[in-house]
Amino acid sequence: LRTQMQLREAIVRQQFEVYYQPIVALGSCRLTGFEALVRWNHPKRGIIGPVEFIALAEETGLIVPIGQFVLREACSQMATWRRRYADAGDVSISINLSGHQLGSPTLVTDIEQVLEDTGLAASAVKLELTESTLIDDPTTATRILGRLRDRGIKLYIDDFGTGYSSLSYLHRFAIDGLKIDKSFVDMVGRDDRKAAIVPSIVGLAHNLGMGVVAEGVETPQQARELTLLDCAEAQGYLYSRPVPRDQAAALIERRI
Ligand code: G
Ligand code: G
Ligand code: MN
Ligand code: NA
Repeated sequence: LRTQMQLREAIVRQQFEVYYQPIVALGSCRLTGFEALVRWNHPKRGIIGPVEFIALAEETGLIVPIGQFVLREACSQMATWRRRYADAGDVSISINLSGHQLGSPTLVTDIEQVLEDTGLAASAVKLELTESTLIDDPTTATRILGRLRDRGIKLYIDDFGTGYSSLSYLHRFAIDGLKIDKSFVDMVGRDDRKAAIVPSIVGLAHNLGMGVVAEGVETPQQARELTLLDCAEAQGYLYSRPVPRDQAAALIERRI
């Protein structure tokens, strides 16, 4: 399974779905947004996670139509939620962007079109890019991301600290926030040098006026330590796994 043909067929048959994982404010635990995470709803195999097809989608460039679907679906959903729930006016949607998408000549107009069609405010959208995506073609990235940011879209670095981190690009790409990779979050509260990494990233974000989200938070102890470190937001199984649309809507309704 998972050949290029099957992936193409899945696109044609519209078998992709968007799941939503809550992001919360540490301290209050109030919902601040969702990360959109794609799933393949296979007629025989059921829900297939991205680890099983994202690499192939990247290799074949099929991540472009898949990513375009995720963008439209997630923005449309968030626009609906913002209209339906009076309390959801400040809930944001985070969307992963691959290098291929960044290289697509129609990315900016695609996003503009989606915002226009759905009526979603640009300020509701956070795009997540990895360090490697940014440094792959920095000239193109600077131009494209500059145009997106001019429209009010926010840019976050995903898996921060795991790639070829260069502090200069935080400034160059006018980054709005960092998502601290789970591998570092797992070190919080440890009794050795590794424990110093997360406070350093949080401090960096603060000093540069950026947002900061801890990823993969699984225990109340981690949440407590991160709150003490003044990390603004968190995401992880402690709060919720990525969930289908209706369960996400229930979370907004209760405004966890
Ligand atoms: O739950 P999780 O298994 O959802 O996702 C695994 C990885 O797949 C994530 O780290 C993320 O980088 C990637 N991923 C999930 N959804 C998307 C998407 O819509 N676009 C891209 N480019 N990557 C995604
Ligand atoms: O885009 P990114 O690579 O950050 O995608 C987030 C990935 O991390 C998704 O695969 C998501 O399912 C996963 N994830 C989110 N929270 C947790 C968590 O608390 N523990 C673990 N093990 N994985 C998580
Ligand atoms: Mn992500
Ligand atoms: Na991540």
